[in-house]
Amino acid sequence: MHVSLNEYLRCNNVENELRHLIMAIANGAKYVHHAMQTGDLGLAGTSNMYGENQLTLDILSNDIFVKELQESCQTSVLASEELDDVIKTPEGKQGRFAVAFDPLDGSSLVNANFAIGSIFGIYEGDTFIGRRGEEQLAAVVVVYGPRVTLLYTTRDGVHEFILNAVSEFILSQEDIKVDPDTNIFSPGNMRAVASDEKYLHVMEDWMKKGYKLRYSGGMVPDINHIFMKGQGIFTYPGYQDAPNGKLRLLYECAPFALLMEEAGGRASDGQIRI
Ligand code: AHM
Ligand code: MG
Repeated sequence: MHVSLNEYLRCNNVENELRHLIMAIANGAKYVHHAMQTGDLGLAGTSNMYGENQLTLDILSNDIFVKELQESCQTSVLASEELDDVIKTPEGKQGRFAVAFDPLDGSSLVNANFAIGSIFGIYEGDTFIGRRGEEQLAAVVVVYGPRVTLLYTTRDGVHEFILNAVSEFILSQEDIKVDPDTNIFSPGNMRAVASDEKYLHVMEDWMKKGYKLRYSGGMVPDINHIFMKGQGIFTYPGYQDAPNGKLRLLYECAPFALLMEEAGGRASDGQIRI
């Protein structure tokens, strides 16, 4: 039986405004996927506020999602990893939701033909200041791999959809769960072991226990692997050059934390719940 994303959202009583917003993200993802298959993979010659070189594709993906989100008429304000400041939705197109997103996470892997993704955290209201991850109403992640898949939660479980041959997202798994017991690890920022003895000891411990390594260098496919296999642990600690690590709370960690908790897993910054 084919159940489309739109139908699934409607049948599961996701309110219309949130449904329109999630459908706008799904639509944008199709354009982004097309752009990465056919477009320019080179550097744009600009950098984002974190000092990272931007690809033409980073900027294009950002522009695609900004346009799709604004045209959905469901957003009040947008924050993107690729933009220096938030952007207010123009008069006449405004809606209820503040959306924070990383339009193309892991884009440096695209020329190696590795999987990459897009990440969205959705809040009620018109500001991100002082907000907590647990206030998110919903989170959406798109994975561009051999297949294009979309994971979402509206705080009612985690569900996966696959883009089919006629460009529809079709339900593939509902109510995905992860088991806290795992023997798979995905160790980000391994270079931290040089200055962080605790990380070194954790890595040694998992290797000695015979844990299986699954690491691609893209947070989206690496964490998606945990949802698909029903187990796993992804880590990305800070180190000397970047004491707070690299992954951003608003654009990357908070949306994944909501999805992970909804699947029965945990997300921690090492001290507290993300
Ligand atoms: P990006 O948002 O600039 O793409 O950076 C985030 C990505 C994550 O997907 C991944 O976990 C991490 O960067 C890997 O970084 P590094 O290769 O520097 O360890
Ligand atoms: Mg990112």
